[in-house]
Amino acid sequence: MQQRGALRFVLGDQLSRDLSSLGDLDPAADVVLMTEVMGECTYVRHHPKKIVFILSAMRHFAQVLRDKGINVDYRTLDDPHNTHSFRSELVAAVRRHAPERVVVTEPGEWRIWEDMQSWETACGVPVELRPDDRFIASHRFFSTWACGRRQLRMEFFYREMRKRTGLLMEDSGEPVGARWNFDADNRRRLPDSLQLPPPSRFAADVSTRAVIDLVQSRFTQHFGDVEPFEFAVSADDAETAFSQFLRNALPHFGDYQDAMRQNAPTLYHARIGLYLNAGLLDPIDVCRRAEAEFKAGRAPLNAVEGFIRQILGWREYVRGIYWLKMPGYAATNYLGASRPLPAFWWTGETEMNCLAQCIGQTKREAYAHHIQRLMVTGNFALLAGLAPKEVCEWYLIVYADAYEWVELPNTQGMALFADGGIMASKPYAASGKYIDRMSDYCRHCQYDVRRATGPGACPFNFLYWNFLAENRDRLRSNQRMTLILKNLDQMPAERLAAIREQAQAFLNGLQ
Ligand code: DLZ
Ligand code: SF4
Repeated sequence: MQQRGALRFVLGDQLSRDLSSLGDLDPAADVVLMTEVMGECTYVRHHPKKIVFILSAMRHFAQVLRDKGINVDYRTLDDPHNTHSFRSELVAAVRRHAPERVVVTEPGEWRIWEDMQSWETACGVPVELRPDDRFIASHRFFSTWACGRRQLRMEFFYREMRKRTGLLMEDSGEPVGARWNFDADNRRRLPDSLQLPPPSRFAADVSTRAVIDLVQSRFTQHFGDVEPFEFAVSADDAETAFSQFLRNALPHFGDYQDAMRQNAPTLYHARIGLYLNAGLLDPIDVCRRAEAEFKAGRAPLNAVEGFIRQILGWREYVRGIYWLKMPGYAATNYLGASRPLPAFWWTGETEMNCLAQCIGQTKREAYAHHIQRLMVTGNFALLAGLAPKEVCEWYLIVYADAYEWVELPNTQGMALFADGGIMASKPYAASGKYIDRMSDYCRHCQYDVRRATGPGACPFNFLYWNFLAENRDRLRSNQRMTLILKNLDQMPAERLAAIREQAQAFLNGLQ
């Protein structure tokens, strides 16, 4: 009698050939289960482009496995027998295949991890949960690093990761270039004359077209445009996108990492977050290959260090914070913010040009780069006191790369300061001046970025001062706020009163 094998359950963001749950796969006895489930597409109303990306990438990955002779049990969204939840699909598959055990790699999100705790009882066979070793730092590495520290700053974690991996390190143990961080060299304003490299684009194949049609017919109420759909959906195409970035954009990535330009969504960014987070690219591999560009003299240090910091530093750090602090982290609201999300966050229809540009681009592309997210939408949400829960859900919905492990710390911690300073040393609050320095948005805006009160004053300006005044007592003990609060204290009382009155009227008018 044939020996019963393992059922290996692969989730939609686990599309890596060397996934831990596939490690010891026996093609003669094992079955891989993959399933498109309505519950995952609708527990928040994901951007349709994001749904197309994930479902199409799942279908392509299933085909890669089949081509290797692996038996894949794949359930599509429109299969009439689909029960539309991970657990019930797994239970049904266990009945079909009668495996001796189930093997799964730990999920990226807390809600799925919690659900997994009941899978063994539900299916009646052992369920083996394996670590997700696609991340460079294990849970244990992060919690050991975090243990006993008063502050969990990314910069110090990043240095440990540099030492551990040897990336951009001299044999002496010193960082290459004698500095750990070239952040200060990442903030140049983009000259108008600079020709930007074209973003990588991939034509939809027959399989992706079928998913586009499916998504178009099923998710009509979700925010965002399905077409044009130009993301890579296979590891090979994601690799092409990354190679193009290395060649065309990395050399300038460092200088213009924080710049924004109207109608230029990608600039010199790689836009590989969605590929990394779904498993189509490997984080340590992309870091090593960026380092190789520096070593070969094809890209400068500030670019390569800036890129590696995002992947080896930020990405690993936010994942560490998420698993260290969940589930309580999702409910933090240090500043007591409670204003509902204004309707224009779902349309982009606002006279504030920076927001109109960033939200409009998000609607079209399911993408915005980190400064658009942090310093335009995130900054506005912070200054206007928008409720963290609603803001977090928005970010999780609208970006093709967003899963809760990466979205939540970036939003709660970095953008909204809702965690009270676990991640950021101070709120990332900025007036219109910052946006004007880093973009061309203000030039095309009907508000005047130089004004903080009166007709035509830029809302980011009066909201900024209003935010500081409102949170003065909470922020006073923070040493990094001392200088900023001193400026506030020195403002003439009538001017501050006028600013606050205008801010209040503006906020009351938000709906
Ligand atoms: C995000 C997502 C969506 C939209 N759809 C599916 C799906 O149909 N099937 C699937 O296996 N995974 C999907 N995902 C990704 C999961 O939500 C993801 O695995 C969890 O969020 C854990 O990170
Ligand atoms: Fe945004 Fe103010 Fe600049 Fe307009 S003037 S684009 S609202 S920062």
